Amino acid sequence: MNRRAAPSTSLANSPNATTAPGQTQPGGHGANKFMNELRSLHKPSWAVGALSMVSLCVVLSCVVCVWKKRLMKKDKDKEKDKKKGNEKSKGGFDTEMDGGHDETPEHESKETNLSETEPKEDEKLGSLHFTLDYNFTENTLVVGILQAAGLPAMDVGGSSDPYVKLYLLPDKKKKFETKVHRKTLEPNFDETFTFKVPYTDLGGKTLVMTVYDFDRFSKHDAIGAVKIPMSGVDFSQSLQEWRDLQKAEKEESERLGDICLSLRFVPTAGKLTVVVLEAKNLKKMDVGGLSDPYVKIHLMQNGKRLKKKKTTIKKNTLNPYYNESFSFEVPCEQIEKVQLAVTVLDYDKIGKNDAIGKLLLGGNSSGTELRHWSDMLANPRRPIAQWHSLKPQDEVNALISKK
Ligand SMILES: *[C@@H]1O[C@H](CO)[C@@H](O)[C@H](O)[C@H]1NC(C)=O
Ligand SMILES: *[C@@H]1O[C@H](CO)[C@@H](O)[C@H](O)[C@H]1NC(C)=O
Ligand SMILES: *[C@@H]1O[C@H](CO)[C@@H](O)[C@H](O)[C@H]1NC(C)=O
Ligand SMILES: *[C@@H]1O[C@H](CO)[C@@H](O)[C@H](O)[C@H]1NC(C)=O
Ligand SMILES: [Ca+2]
Repeated sequence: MNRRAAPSTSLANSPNATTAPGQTQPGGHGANKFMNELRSLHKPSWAVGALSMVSLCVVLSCVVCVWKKRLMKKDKDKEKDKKKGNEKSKGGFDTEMDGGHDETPEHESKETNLSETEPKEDEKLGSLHFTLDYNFTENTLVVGILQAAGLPAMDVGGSSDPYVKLYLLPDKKKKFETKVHRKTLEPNFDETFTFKVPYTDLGGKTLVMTVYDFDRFSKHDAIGAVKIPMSGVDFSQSLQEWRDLQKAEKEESERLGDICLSLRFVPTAGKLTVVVLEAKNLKKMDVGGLSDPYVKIHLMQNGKRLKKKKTTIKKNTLNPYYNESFSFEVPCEQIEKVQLAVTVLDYDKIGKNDAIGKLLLGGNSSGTELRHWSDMLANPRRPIAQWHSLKPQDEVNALISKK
């Protein structure tokens, strides 16, 4: 069998294809099973069945798409009225703002074709109120996230759960997040964050503040972002400003990468086996060069780590192939009580190893993780492979600490 066979097994489960809910069920049951299924596709009945399944899924996702769009549009109309209110408050702050920043490079960059290809006028994403200061005694950039207004509704209930994430590019490792504000389109964050950065280095950096909609059971949607090149800011006075959110670029969306795991539980032997097959499209953690990823697996119970295993480190790649197997002793009566925390890290010779992303597998997990775990329990002794999208480590740790 070819070395790349395992990954293709569960292509149907890769995040690119998971928009159709039904699709994820049949795939991901190990390389052998997939090959069998592939062979059996030659049978017309199978082919017809699969085809109609797929087309049903496509139609379904189209319907969902259209429906969501209409929902968003309705909110945007509502928002236009709100906007008028905002304009008033904006006027008030004008007096506090220093005159210089009207000509920040942000405005200059709008002359490029980018703004023509994406008609930003139509898309009202709301605006963000923030402060910027440089503390020359501490050598810190102090960012105050005050509030947002006129945010679009991202959830079915006509609301959003906004929070703001901050980076000082090109450094993506160091990031801050505000608290999540539940069910509001007008959140008051009132939080302050400080980036330690020498003033002489500041000019080359760009502050990015992205507003996200928190979702417990799916990937968080980026609502929009404000980008401020530091070279265009006059730090002789503090700055307080409202800015419209711009569509967040793909590059900033939190794609951390995907990992393919196989799980197998043998109840009689009380053995849980995890095979780390491979990962792909891992997020680049360093500005120059690729990552040196490895995978850490913790067997957990009640938030406590019982056992730890590690794969080898794969050098200089964002698509590592492992095929490394790990076994844990888990008596049958314990399997319902344990969880697996799977973390992909970037090995760093200097400094701390950074987590690229994490997963939690167990009876209390959700989404593909829960399905994978249930599939494993429903098929004792059989290895079940599945692709998963990595999640931010903080998010997964928050889930662990809640239990
Ligand atoms: C993965 O490793 C196992 C043994 O550890 C080996 O039998 C199998 O052929 C490997 N699979 C691939 C696709 O390399
Ligand atoms: C972008 O703008 C430049 C100059 O304004 C023009 O020459 C070029 O054709 C434009 N490209 C596209 C794709 O519109
Ligand atoms: C800089 O930070 C220090 C310590 O937090 C504080 O005492 C000082 O007032 C700050 N300076 C300015 C100009 O904000
Ligand atoms: C799952 O949650 C239930 C109720 O919240 C709890 O009783 C159970 O111990 C949890 N199981 C795990 C594996 O955390
Ligand atoms: Ca939400």
